[in-house]
Amino acid sequence: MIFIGELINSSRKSIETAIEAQDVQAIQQVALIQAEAGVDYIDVNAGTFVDKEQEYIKWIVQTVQRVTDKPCAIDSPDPKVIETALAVHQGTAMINSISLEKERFEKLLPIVAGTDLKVIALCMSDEGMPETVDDRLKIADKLVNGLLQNNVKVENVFVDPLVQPLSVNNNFGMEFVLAVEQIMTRFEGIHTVCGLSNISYGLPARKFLNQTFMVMAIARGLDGAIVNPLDKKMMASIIAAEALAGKDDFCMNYLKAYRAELFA
Ligand code: THG
Repeated sequence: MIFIGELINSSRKSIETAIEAQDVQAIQQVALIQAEAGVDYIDVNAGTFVDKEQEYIKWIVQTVQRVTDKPCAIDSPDPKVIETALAVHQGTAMINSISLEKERFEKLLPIVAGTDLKVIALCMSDEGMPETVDDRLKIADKLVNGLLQNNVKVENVFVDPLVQPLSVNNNFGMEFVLAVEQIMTRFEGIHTVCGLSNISYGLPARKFLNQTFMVMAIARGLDGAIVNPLDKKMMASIIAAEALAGKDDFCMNYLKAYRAELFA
């Protein structure tokens, strides 16, 4: 599993406060605990600051990279914000995300073309949000082919089929996980990734739904996750599901997690 730590996001009150106060230590602490929890990427998102998103994302990237060599996943719908962050980022960043929305696609494609940047391809277009497996596959095909034709390696592409709330339509869980399966089959070597919180929007016991949904997606081939790496139950579910999905040779990660008392 490729883990992307979600905690540096200005939609979280403590992070919003830390960013506004330019509190270096507070941001670095959240970066470090996620790095120590074993994430592969640290998501950075200052999306709640409309006018200052560019200035703040640059400061966050620099602040995070002073304490860890984990790369950032630069999380913004605005190509200018992504460009600003990439200009200061050391090493190979992840772009979160490109989509089929015209402006976003046209501005970000030349930025990733021919590079070794990792890129999340979010299944969204100017026609709005996909609902069915087929909607997702149509967008994924165009996005992935566009990236491959511009010399982005398939293994650097992470398709996010877009999680939609189960409370809105009772098929949205399966439409997502079946899209994961199709995408992983169609493009050999590609990755899939998702955030989880949307699935449980509007329902109680959200953490329980999020965990169960993650397990179902892993069973269909999901190999990337934007998660809270400090959430022990979520991490335990992921590690158990990956072992059960045949992704953990000799159950080494499972046994290691057991010894570290993740299942206690
Ligand atoms: N896909 C992609 N990028 C994304 C998302 C996605 N980026 C943003 C979001 N969705 C994923 N990131 C977050 C960050 C914080 C929270 C949810 C999703 C959040 N956390 C709660 C909190 O801190 O209060 C709960 C954390 C917990 O205890 O688990 O709100 O879908 N490509």
